[in-house]
Amino acid sequence: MKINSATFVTSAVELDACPPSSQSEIAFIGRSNVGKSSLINFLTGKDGLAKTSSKPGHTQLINFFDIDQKWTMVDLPGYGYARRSKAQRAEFNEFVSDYLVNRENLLCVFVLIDAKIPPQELDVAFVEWIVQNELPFALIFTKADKTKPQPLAANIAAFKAELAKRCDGEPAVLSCSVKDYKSRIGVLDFVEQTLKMGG
Ligand SMILES: Nc1nc2c(ncn2[C@@H]2O[C@H](COP(=O)(O)OP(=O)(O)OP(=O)(O)O)[C@@H](O)[C@H]2O)c(=O)[nH]1
Ligand SMILES: [Mg+2]
Repeated sequence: MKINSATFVTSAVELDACPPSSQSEIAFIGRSNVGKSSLINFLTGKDGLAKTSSKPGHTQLINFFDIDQKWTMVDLPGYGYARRSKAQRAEFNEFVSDYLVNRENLLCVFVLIDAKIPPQELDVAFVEWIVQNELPFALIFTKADKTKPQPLAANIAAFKAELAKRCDGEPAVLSCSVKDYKSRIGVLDFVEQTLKMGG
């Protein structure tokens, strides 16, 4: 699949403020700093479309990007950002879970996971929540350039094993690195199939 145009639509702080849309949406979520905004820029080929930062907690709103006037990418704020206050974290949980559970045109949730670390409780618990809510999702292991194929495969297998202890089903799993141009293809092919099936 080729992306020809990608443009910022709007930001929202809550579900009610999300733009009305008949287009299918694919949302990017994951721990703070895992590379959600970078992946959006990488897939669209537009540096700076989604704001990235080396400091965690950068994306604080739900950001919508129109892709070829056919579908929408949604950049969600990261979870697990320790420096947020308890109240801010509760607010985050409420508005992101409200979006994920109630957004009618949400076609798939990409849950991003850092490829170089073994399974983290926060990520496994989040994916478990996604499964419990019957949301269609795929796991994308990010920053694959920071690890070698063997530990990457081991981390993916360990994550799947941890998840299998808690939920049924085999998740779709992808990996990528913004430093490896070819790794876009796997993700974009998956998007194409997903749009074909559900859009
Ligand atoms: N080496 C490497 N670095 C990456 C990759 N993807 C993202 N990064 C870096 O990771 C940092 C965080 O990236 P972001 O895209 O801002 O992460 P985010 O998940 O949107 O973060 P929040 O908005 O704070 O939740 C930045 O310094 C990126 O340059 C990757 O594939 N490889
Ligand atoms: Mg971000």
